[in-house]
Amino acid sequence: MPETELTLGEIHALARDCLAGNGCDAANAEAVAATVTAAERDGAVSHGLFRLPGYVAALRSGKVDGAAAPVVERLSPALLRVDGGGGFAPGALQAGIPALAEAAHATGVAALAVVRAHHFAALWHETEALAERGLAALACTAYMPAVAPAGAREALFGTNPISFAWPRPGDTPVVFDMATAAMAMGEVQIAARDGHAVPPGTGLNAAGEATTDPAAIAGGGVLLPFGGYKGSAVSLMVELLAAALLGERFSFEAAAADNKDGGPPRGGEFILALSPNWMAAGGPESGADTEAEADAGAGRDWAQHAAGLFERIGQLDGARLPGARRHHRRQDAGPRAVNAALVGKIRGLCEAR
Ligand code: NDP
Ligand code: PYC
Repeated sequence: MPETELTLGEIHALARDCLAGNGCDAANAEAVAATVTAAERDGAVSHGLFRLPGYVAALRSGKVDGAAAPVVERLSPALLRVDGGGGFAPGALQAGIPALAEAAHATGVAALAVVRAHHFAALWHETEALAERGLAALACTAYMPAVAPAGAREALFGTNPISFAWPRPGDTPVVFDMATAAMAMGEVQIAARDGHAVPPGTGLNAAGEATTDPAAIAGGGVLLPFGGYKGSAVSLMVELLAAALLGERFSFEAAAADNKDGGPPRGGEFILALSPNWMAAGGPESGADTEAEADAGAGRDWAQHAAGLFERIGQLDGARLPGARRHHRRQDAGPRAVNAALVGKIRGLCEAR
């Protein structure tokens, strides 16, 4: 596939100007462009510029408010809600994550309910932002039906990603971020665009037969959950945490309410932040004063403890830490190769309005 080289600055400007030219105010255009640029920087291309046409479609159809001003509410000392105001999720997350971190540092554990937001990005942005503030974090969101629950041949669950990040003081966090489908739909669509087969077990065609043809999965077929009934159970959990728990929409409800413009539907995101300083060490300042406290974990240097596990994993032939590929890619400040047809399409979307 022909590719065009763009610097990270050019990627950011392309995304920001395209969003601003299609109805985003400066704050929302910056927030989404930062997310898109970080994805390209890290080689997470299915959630970088690839998403721009969908973001623009949602602005043009009026489904998403490009000038949304998210509002953070404190429901209890440890429970926050950010009302995204019908805007894109990055704006809501920019407002909610600092407040969530503050609450988790104060209480040891805190949760954030993101509601009335449209999520079209990778989730490591939010879990890494919390880990960089010294917190362990878990995030998940639902989408629209694309995945058949284990045993079925019909889509009901979204690709329902879940991300977890663990803080490493002075180093990048250890973080995983994965669809609970065998593969994210964005990856399947890119495989179809680029003419690559997907691994067996990824999905079924429209006739309900197993296939490795990504176009057959994305165009009328279904994805399968990762790991059979186990991934299906995790995907069910994501539906419950991101929708029922928050008073937001299940994937099938989001699809029923969506205008099918190709952009992200309205939905919720559940984010949990946990303080190792409180849990392993007994409080932000405390150490272990007695042997019993030490046995219970108080005063333990949690960062050193976890580092020992990461070191053991690194010593195993063939194993690596999740997130390491992206963080390695991040060190390269040079230009990124982007699909040339995509760049042309995005430039057209900037100009066509
Ligand atoms: P991948 O299967 O590519 O990767 C999942 C995770 O596994 C990553 O953290 C990755 O780390 C890690 N990993 C991959 N290979 C290894 C290995 N050999 N050893 C250790 N760890 C490994 O991701 P998906 O295709 O499932 O998802 C892609 C993206 O799609 C995610 O960012 C997700 O948030 C996003 N998404 C968003 C949705 C939304 O509604 N907003 C819906 C669905 C997906 P590394 O990155 O370092 O390779
Ligand atoms: O890749 O499955 C996906 C996806 C859905 C919404 C955003 N990304």
